[in-house]
Amino acid sequence: MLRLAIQKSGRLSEDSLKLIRECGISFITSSLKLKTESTNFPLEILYLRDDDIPGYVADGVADIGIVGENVLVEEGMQRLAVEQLGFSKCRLSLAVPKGDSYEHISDLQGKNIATSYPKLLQTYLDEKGVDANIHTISGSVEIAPSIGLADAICDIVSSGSTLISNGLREVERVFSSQAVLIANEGLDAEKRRVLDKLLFRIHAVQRAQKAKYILLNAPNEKIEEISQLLPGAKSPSILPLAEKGWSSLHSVVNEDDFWEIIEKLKEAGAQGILVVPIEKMIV
Ligand code: PRT
Ligand code: ZN
Repeated sequence: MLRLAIQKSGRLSEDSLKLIRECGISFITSSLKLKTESTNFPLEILYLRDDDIPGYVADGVADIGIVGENVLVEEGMQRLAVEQLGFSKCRLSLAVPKGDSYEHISDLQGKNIATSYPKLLQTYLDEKGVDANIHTISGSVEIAPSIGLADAICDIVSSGSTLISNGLREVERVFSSQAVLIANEGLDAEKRRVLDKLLFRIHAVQRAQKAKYILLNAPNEKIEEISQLLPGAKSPSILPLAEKGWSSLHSVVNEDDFWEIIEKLKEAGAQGILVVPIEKMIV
């Protein structure tokens, strides 16, 4: 039985649970529960505050966990990282009041900066050779300049709307973050085996998220040209259509290349193009 720690309630919770479910792991959730056991996989889920997750995993109270890289690195626990998970993407940024003149990081020399991430900020300032006073506060960092507590802030940004609504301007990106899977360093062979099984499923889910299944019809004389445009897992599957001289081509395309490929396919004579999501992808 592997013990997984995830955030009880917050920005990581929903996507963490979604990933586990997409791996075909069933469990019953209740907002009152502190832990649940899967009904079809040797996994127990512990619900914790995100800040506690690296420590619990390092101590072996939990075997693995899902946490933001910002928290993991701030707590000095990068060594536990196993795999980036691609969700809860955000950045830790420096911001100053909108009206302040700011041109270069050296403008923060000797200034007061409020943050909940003193270590990440200190590392960044050291790299840049800037000496500033860091004020560690645990919440509502964005209001610090307006109440006279600081000249600048260093906080998590995702859409940027919190900064704008507090009259602040993002000036430097200190750290880029996303959710990461972490694991205790001393897992026994049995737990390691379950983790490998889980990772196999996570990879299948992640691969599928980036890929689309594409089906299209093409005149036979265009098959070669169109096949060149479809990278696919290997090469496209080609099936004859009832209509003479036409075939159906099936393949897999990457989401990032998707629109460009579609346009080229149409230009090459493809018709009836269907693009459908893929649930799992094993290679
Ligand atoms: O209660 P618990 O301690 O478990 O949760 P928490 O309140 O400490 O964390 P939570 O749920 O806010 O965030 C968990 C993790 O989500 C963070 O550690 C980040 O890795 C990630 N994440 C992604 C974010 C954001 N996006 C985010 N936007 N964490 C915080 N924010 C906050 C930010 O602090 C600021 O107040 O959202 C505001 C900015 O958002 P925008 O969209 O206005 O820019
Ligand atoms: Zn927290």
